[in-house]
Amino acid sequence: MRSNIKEIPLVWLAASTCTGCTISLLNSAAPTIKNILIDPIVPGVHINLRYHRTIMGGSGTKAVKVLKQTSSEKKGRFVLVVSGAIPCGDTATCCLMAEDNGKPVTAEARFEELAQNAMVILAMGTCGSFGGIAAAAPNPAGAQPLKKILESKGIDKFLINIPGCPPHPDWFVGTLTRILMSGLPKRDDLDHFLRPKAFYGKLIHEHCPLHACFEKSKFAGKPGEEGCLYELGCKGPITYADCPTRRWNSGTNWVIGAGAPCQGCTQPEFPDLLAPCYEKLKDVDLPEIGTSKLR
Ligand code: FSX
Repeated sequence: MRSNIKEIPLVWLAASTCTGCTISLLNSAAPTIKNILIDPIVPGVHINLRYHRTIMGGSGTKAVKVLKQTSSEKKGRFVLVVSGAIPCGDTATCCLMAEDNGKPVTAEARFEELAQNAMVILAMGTCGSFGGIAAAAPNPAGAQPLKKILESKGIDKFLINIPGCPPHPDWFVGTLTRILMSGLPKRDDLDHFLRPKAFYGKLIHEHCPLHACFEKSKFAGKPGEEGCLYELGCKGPITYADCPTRRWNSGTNWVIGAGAPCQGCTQPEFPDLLAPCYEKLKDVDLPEIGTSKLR
């Protein structure tokens, strides 16, 4: 790395996760994942990805050594990303993250060790942010979101939630570049659920192309029929994300554009309180649409 380029170390822990969050990031279009890993993604700043079990070339004790070195030698200067919720307490051994001196280390212990030393923590995905699918009822692994674990252990660290199951790659890259360019966000840049307002500031419903159908009470009665998908279980009226304007797969399309109802995957209520997928929301008071009655 050229000496005039500043390097920001980043470690990524994957706990109870389907790895969808990582796959989504690998699909980043601009910058591409190659740009993110190799180039300065903002002028003069390069991300030094030191640990990510799916992407890194290293493995075994050498990889864990780098992880631990990052925590001790880069204290207060590295970004910690966690995808997935974390099994805690009696069930913590459901999710192990390598060994220290021949002894298995739980994801809970590894997270605690790294969280204390990190500059900032990014919860990538709804599982890490709110529990999500990993903590869905009956949650046999006792999985918990990062915020709850930090609070229970008394760790006061700047946490940013980037929910979505999976999150759009831009939501992660945009949040990270914002930190690299101008430091940690102000508290007011995040909403009540610690989501960056830049990406989660508006309801899906507000920019939905089927909004006019909703206003005219023109509802589709079955998939493929013309009309708003509200009766078919669309969670857009209570879901905050910019999917309608950003769209997915390099701006190609998005869920409602493909004729399917939004499942509310960026919300803390997902999935338990928003299921079943294709049933109309029960708790939304239509005249007050825009406020989640489930909170
Ligand atoms: Fe959860 Fe992410 Fe959904 Fe999967 O890391 S937010 S199940 S897309 O992979 O954790």
